[in-house]
Amino acid sequence: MSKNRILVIGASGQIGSDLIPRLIDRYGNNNVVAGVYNCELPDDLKNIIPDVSIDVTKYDQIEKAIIDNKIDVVYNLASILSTLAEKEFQLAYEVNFNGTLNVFEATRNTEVKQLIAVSSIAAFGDRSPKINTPNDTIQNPNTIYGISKVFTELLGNYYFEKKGLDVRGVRFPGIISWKVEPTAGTTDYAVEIFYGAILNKSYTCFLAPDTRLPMMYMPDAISALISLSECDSSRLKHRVDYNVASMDFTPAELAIEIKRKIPDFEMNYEIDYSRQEIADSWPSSLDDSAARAEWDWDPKFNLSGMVDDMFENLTAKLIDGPIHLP
Ligand code: AKB
Repeated sequence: MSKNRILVIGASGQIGSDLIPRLIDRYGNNNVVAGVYNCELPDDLKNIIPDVSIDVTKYDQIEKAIIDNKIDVVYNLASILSTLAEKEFQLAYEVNFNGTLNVFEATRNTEVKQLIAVSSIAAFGDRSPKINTPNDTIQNPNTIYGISKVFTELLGNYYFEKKGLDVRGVRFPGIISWKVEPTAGTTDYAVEIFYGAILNKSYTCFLAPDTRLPMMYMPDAISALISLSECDSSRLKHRVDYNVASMDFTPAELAIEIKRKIPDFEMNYEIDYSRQEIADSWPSSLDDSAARAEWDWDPKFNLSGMVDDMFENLTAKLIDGPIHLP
């Protein structure tokens, strides 16, 4: 894969901001292009890789970026997350459905060899088994975000089988990271809590203390995308619908871990019932045996390892500055 030219759509978001440096490390800065929407690349990347403005709701912009930059592999990370999608239905429809379809069509109509699309635990619903949710099981999401993720998964199968496009992707749990904060997701508390702990020694959580959700630390999330992208296609029996797990915890359990670092940390709860309802419809834990068997998925971070690393990096970013990006 090393000679491939890669376009990351949604490059300045939470996942894109961590994915781009890892792609540069692996494939070289001449082979990575950032697709950004209404924002600039961070300073550390500005003069290193080219950026193109891409609004996924505009087919022509995607196709032009692919052709102009001779792209072979596209990562599509553009998405309106669960909480905002419930409030901004039309926007979510435009980005998550029409935008996704535009990316599939633009990759199929050009010379792109591979499309990495991203799904989520939101693709499951309250009739899916909640504990150790299997890879292949009933899916009845009741959020527009979750429905758009099932759409993405099914489109992935369709474009692979009927149109010969090599589409791959994972169902991400809540992703925890320190570089860029997630916006408008239901799992965001697991990132916000670190800002609260470091800056104020307290945090008010919008989910109930016993809400168990699958989570993952960003370095593992990036490894998942790259390993799946590089895996020999003949091993894959699924396409965009791989469960990937590494840890699951409740807000109360995370607070205990935070207290290990800041003993006088105070956790309060003010439940946001719309987000609680979304969280309650999602799995508590995932069975990721398909990913382990088919492309050797093997996460490195558990809860305490993640908390240690988050504290080190976020403290450097917020207090000790300046951060050292890879
Ligand atoms: C969200 O909370 O919406 C996302 C997700 C689990 O897909 N983090």
